[in-house]
Amino acid sequence: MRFDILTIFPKIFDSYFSETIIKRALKKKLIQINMHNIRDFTTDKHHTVDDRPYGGGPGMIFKLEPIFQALKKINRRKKSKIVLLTPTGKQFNQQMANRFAKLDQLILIAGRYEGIDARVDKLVSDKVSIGPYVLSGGELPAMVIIEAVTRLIPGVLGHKDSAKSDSFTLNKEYLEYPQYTRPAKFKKWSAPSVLLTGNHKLIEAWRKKKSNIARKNKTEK
Ligand code: 6GU
Repeated sequence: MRFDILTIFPKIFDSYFSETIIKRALKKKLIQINMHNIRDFTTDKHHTVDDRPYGGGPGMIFKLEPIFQALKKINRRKKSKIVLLTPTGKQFNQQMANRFAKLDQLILIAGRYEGIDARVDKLVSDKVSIGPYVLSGGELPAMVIIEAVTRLIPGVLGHKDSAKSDSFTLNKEYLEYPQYTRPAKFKKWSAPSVLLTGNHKLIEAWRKKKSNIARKNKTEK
């Protein structure tokens, strides 16, 4: 999988990509990430990426041309999508992550909240939001999507972890039961004694019961 990110703040991504699963996936060459600074595709002396809105009003609007030029430079793979990150897009979820994980390439455009020239619609295949709230830009959403997609790519996670993501996909108990580790007693709080019995049948039954309770609480909210 290759990710291409269009942003005016490429440095935001540095520390995130140099740790944990993204770092490992890059090292194993299971993913590739190419950064494209939209500002590099401006042609004027001041490298202007935005301008005032036609018709007046507050805020500045991302210009179309630098985005167009940046997209033009990107080598396209066969199964590829161009996604605009915007709070008005379709809400990202696990199913969307699963679909994206099957692509060869995901091109993510991190817009700014104030807006982007609406003709960007002609350039993108999807518009995606990561939830019903407003962020100032698409940089964090790009990281969220890259993480959710990368962990689904075969070989990125260890065996145990990948089983977990499968069970989310299949809508089974996804770690909805509470987990405990040593010590068995901390201050006055004990881990459930059933988990210390070594009786796998009993433990499984207990976890199932707890998962059902967790699921019920979630849907009742
Ligand atoms: Cl993708 N962008 C912005 N600016 N805000 C958001 C978002 C995206 N998703 C949720 N809020």
